[in-house]
Amino acid sequence: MIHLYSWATPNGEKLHILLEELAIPYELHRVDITRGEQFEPDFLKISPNNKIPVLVDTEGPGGGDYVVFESGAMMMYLAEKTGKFMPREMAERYRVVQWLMFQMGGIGPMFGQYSHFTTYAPEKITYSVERYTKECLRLYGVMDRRLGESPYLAGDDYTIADMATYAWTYSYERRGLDISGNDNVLRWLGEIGSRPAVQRGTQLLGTPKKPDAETLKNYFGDRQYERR
Ligand SMILES: N[C@@H](CCC(=O)N[C@@H](CS)C(=O)NCC(=O)O)C(=O)O
Repeated sequence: MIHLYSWATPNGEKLHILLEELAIPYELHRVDITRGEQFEPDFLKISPNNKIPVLVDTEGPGGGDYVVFESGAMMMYLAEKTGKFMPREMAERYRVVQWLMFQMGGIGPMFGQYSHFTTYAPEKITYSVERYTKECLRLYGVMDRRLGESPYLAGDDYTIADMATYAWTYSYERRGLDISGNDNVLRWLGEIGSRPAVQRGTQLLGTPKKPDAETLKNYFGDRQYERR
C-alpha cells in the first residue's frame, strides 16, 4: 500500500494527479503545513526537510517499508514501480527526466519565489516582483517553444514530466500571470486539464487557503529555522 503525506499545494498536487492517473490504491494523510504539522517529530522522521509530499510504500524494494521524499523522486519511483508514464528505453526515459528536472529546478523554485514576493512578503519589493514575474513568463516561453515541437514535454506521450509541470502552471490566472500568446502552452493546459484523473487530483484537498498570520509564522518564522 502507498501512503501519501500531503497538502493542497502544487508539489502535493503532482502526486495526487499521478496516483489518480495510476488508479492504484493509496491512503492519503493530511499534513497541515499551515498549522506547523511539518515540524512534528514523527513527520520529520520521514521528511528530513520538513516538507510535503512524502510517500511510504509498505511493499518497497526490500519487501518492507520504503520512504521517498522530494516530489520528483516520488514520481519517478511510482512510474518505475508501475511501469507507467515514464518509458524504460534510455533515450526516451532521459527526455522525461530532463523535463521533470526542468520543473523541479526551474519552474518550482521560480514560481515559489514569485508567490513569495507577490503574496507573502510583508513589503512590496518592486525589483523582486519584476524579477520573478519575468522569470515565470520566460519559463512559460521555454515550455511554449517545446510544446510547439511535440504534443507533450518529453515527446509524443503524456508522462510524469507533464503532470509535475501542469500542477505548477495551470493556475496562471490565480497567480496573476498573463500568458496570452503562449498558444502551445494553452493547448497543452486545456488538454491535460480535461483529463478526469487530473481534475480529481487537483481537487483532492481543495484549493490552497489564503495565508493567515499563523501560516506565515510557520512558513517563514523562527520555527522554520530552528536547528533540528
Ligand atoms: N523540492 C521539494 C519541495 C517541497 C515543498 O516546497 N513543499 C512545501 C509545500 S509546496 C512545504 O511542505 N512547505 C512547508 C515548509 O517549508 O515548512 C519537493 O518537490 O518535494
